[in-house]
Amino acid sequence: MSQQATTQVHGHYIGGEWTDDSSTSHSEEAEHFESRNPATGESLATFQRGTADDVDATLEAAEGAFEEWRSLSYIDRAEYLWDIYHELRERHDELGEIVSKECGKEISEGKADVTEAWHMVEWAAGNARHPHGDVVPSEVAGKDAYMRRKPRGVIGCITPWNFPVAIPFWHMAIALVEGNTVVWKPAEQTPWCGQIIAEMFEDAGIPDGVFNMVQGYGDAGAAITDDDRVDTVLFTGSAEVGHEISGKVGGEAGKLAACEMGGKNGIVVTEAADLDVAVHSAIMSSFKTTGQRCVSSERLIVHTDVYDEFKARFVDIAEDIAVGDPLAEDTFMGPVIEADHVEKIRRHNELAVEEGGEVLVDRFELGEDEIPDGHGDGTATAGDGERTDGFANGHWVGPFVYEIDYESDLRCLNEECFGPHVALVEYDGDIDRALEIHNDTPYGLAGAIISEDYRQLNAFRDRAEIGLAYANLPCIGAEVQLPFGGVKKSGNGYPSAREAIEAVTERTAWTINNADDIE
Ligand code: TXE
Repeated sequence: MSQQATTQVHGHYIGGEWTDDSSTSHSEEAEHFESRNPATGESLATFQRGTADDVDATLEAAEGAFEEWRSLSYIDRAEYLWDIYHELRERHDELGEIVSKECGKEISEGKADVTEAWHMVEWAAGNARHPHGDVVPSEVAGKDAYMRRKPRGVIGCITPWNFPVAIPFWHMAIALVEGNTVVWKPAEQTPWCGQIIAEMFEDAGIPDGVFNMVQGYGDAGAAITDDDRVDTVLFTGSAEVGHEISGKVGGEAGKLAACEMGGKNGIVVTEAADLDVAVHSAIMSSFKTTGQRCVSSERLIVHTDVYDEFKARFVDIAEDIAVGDPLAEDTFMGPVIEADHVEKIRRHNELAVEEGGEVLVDRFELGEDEIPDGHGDGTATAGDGERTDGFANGHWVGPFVYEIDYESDLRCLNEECFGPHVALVEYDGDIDRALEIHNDTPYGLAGAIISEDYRQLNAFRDRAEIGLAYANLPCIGAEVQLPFGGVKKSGNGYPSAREAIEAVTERTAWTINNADDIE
């Protein structure tokens, strides 16, 4: 599929074939849905909406392909991924633009999504040449004992819209290299990225049925996760759906789920902080991707000694952040993903005020002159030239910053907004007090500490109840060779990279007698 929007209806990729409306797995009344550019509301492409029949066909294909795929060597399996790795690199800028168009990220972040995908593919394919399993000393002379890994079978991958290229590869690359077959459902907001990834697998010549993609909504996702033919579910998305999946899958013998959900992430700025680092970290983490990262921070927990200066500097920058055309180089924040999401953010902003929050920056409703001008083709930026209808249907919101006195049960400090919405919370006391506030949420994905005092850093590393902890950095990034996942309500298991090997493989304890006698 090219960069241009088309009128063709795009299908699912099942058993090495693309479906169309006349395919046997599809009823005559096949439903369609559109991918829309969140900056303009324009339709980018039309897709078939997956049904239970489509999912059934993908699972049959994936099951059928498993034995042959698992019998290849690791290195042969990895060869298909190396082809995809090269394609991701060659088409980096083009794909980055598509990511920006389909999910509204500003262009450098759109490209970074593709970069992260190739990093993950590189890691997984490279892993094929690394040792697998362990040689273990035996209690008995003459016996050799090993732990060997083998693939689990069919892996169901369910992914969100906010990293529409990187996250699918978090899940799928290692699952495939380890010898599993895959059934993948991209997010309904980003089917175009899904289509392109499926085309890459087709171009790489991966054997039919090894990789399958079904487009559609949560009902198609549920049809995958609920089916007995799926051995492991890898999921990234909302806490609500992730907990539903782990509850269902966890109750079934022999089936596994590894789910990464959102967070109510915090940054602790202590009295020993370098405030340049603190302000930079907080701005990047609160507003990049328009606050729609699972690691975005929505709570800034700042020591009273530096509170006033931090607040003044943070608010100053938040007031000026450029919201605009995601394809324009000087944009800091693009639109949010969809109209419902604008309303969700509005409710969170209102809740903060109802609960006693003092508003410091309210750019939720952007002024006329702040909404971008242009035709959605990346040639115009906010406030540049005469306003046209190009971006009038985009889902625009600006930063919302408030300060609030900490109380344990405030909903605004506990519920994830997933937008450019952030609370400043002042604390007085030592690192124990900062950690008490930091840890007081049901979530536990990511957080950061800004401090020049190594004892405070160590305390945060050891006692912050999170899976991803950053020190003197924006709470924002991910490195593919590190585990990515959370604790508490933010996750169960790791659906990415090295730790995902646990979810996509079985262990066999293999003991061989090399002695003449059996003891
Ligand atoms: O997530 P969903 P949505 C959070 C964030 C956001 C909220 C909703 O707070 O506002 O989730 O986002 C599929 N069985 N995050 O609606 O619904 C769905 O089709 C199986 C945090 O996008 O969880 C999509 O492919 N699958 C997060 C995927 O699950 C189901 C990133 C995610 O959709 C399903 C995104 C079901 N019952 C949102 N229902 C992060 N961790 O970064 C839906 N799906």
